[in-house]
Amino acid sequence: MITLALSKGRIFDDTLPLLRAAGIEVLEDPEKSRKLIIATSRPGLRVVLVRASDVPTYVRHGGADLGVAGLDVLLEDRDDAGAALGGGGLYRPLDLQIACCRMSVATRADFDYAAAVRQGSRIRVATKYTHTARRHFASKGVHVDLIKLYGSMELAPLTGLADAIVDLVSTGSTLMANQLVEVEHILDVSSRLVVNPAALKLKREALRALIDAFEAAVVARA
Ligand code: PRT
Ligand code: MG
Repeated sequence: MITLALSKGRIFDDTLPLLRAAGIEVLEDPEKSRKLIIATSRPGLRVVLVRASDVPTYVRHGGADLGVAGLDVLLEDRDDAGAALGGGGLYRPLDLQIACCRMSVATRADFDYAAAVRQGSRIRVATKYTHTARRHFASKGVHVDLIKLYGSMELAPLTGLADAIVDLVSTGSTLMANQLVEVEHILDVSSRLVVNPAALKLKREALRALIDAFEAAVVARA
């Protein structure tokens, strides 16, 4: 049995067409069913639904053989930190080019970020992505106090909790609705297929076939 870990929402929705291109149908709609383990039309392949940030943990510890996770999540995953280019206990073979967005710094329109950076002021930054933010600001020599949040980052500059946020942006409409402006691009984000290295040895043939099918689907879409 091969177990594929996905999170509900955009990752599930964007992975479906790739599976379909490989001739695989997922047999239940996670928005309608409350099941956490879903069968597929391919015997020997099942999907488990986990929180987006739990995908690396499931795959690393063998709760799933492979999974789909955003680069934002992989870079925050402590055991995988610094492994953006490979290694770190997860085999990361493929950029699926789905759930694409960017990670950016945003502030209130009346906050002069460039001036604060130029003057070397300490900037209070609220974010869920503290590791990535710390690396980014350190590489630019910007002094920051990081405030860890688990959601609704946009609220932080509006309430005076922070001067800036680091968050994901896709259309930009969430920032606009909250009168925030993007002041710095940090990195482009897409979702990656991650694989448990031990599983890759033990179930080589079946996993290789699935990875190759994903790759063919990605190439066909590009
Ligand atoms: O929601 P939950 O707390 O359960 O977990 P999650 O937020 O980690 O999961 P989910 O499903 O929301 O996101 C899964 C993955 O999708 C992320 O890890 C990213 O790699 C990717 N992704 C792509 C995004 C976005 N686009 C995105 N726009 N994740 C989040 N957003 C949010 C962003 O944080 C902001 O609040 O959407 C808002 C901005 O969108 P725009 O279109 O208004 O700019
Ligand atoms: Mg979310």
